Amino acid sequence: MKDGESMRKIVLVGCGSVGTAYAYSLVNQGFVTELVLIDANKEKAEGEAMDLVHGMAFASTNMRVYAGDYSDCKDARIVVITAGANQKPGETRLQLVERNTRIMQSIIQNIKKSGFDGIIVLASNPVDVLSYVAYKESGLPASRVIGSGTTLDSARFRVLLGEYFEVDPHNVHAVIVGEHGDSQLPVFSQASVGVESFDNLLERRNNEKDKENLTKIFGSVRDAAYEIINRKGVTNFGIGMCLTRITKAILNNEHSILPVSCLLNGEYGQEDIYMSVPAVVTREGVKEVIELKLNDNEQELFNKSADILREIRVK
Ligand code: 6V0
Repeated sequence: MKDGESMRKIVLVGCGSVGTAYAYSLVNQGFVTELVLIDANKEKAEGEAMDLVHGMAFASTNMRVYAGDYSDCKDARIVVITAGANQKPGETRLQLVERNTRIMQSIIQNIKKSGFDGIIVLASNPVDVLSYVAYKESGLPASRVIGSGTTLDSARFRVLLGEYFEVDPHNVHAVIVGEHGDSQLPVFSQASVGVESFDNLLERRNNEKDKENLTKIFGSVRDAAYEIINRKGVTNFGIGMCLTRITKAILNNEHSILPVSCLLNGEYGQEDIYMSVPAVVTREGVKEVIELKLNDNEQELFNKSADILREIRVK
């Protein structure tokens, strides 16, 4: 892997609601030295870059932001892809698959032509399917093609659980796994608040409403995108911050455990499929897939989620 300035260079492909939320979050967190914006609409990329640059007087560190083209990927550490057609009201993520597969294939070809040798992070939906497309098309090791997956769903889950138990969401350790979509599932069997397991916590609270309320909380997480899209037309800030989190884990070689979409090779009983599970994220990408001990019901739901993802792959 490269050293020096290029270690902090990011190329963003797709400057719509999600891409610009990510770019804005990067500018405000100040751990990147160079951000290149690419969009099919070049003028939009230029306008977004100009707008962001004007805020640099107030940013914590100086950073180059400019509109570029695919040749800029050559020495980038990470290319983040948020390009694609957006989910329409009532449309499932999976219905977007056909359109976005073609878009992803052409983007990856352009990135490849630049000689890029870094890590690809993508959020375009359906993210698990498109991560697999990007992996196949790029020829990169699977460890270097990462989908944002259920990072967003797990963040929503932790925040809502934190509100429910009245604790800081940073102290809630709980993940959503499987598809970033309708067949996702919560892993209650392995969740904890602080160092206390959920089972212990629920026993101690002895509140007969807890079980029902936790089921409702998961429902709100699973349906959050629909609820937000019905109100504001898109979801962008949450996912922008998730992408920033993943970027930071890579650039800072954090070895952080994040629920990202990655290739399963026998883990969780699944082969040759991208799904979200907790993974250790380092400067090399996904260093290790963490195989949680799911209970029988969770494993069954995980298998169903895998079946759904396999069905919608574009052949
Ligand atoms: P948007 O606001 O329509 O922006 C998409 C951008 O992509 C536009 O600026 C387009 O011009 C650009 N674009 C389209 N085709 C290409 C191409 N071939 N090359 C370069 N640029 C291109 O959409 P939005 O930003 O809201 O969403 C982008 C993607 O993120 C969609 O697929 C969403 O479904 C997905 N999301 C994923 C989330 C997640 O958690 N993984 C969350 C929210 C949205």
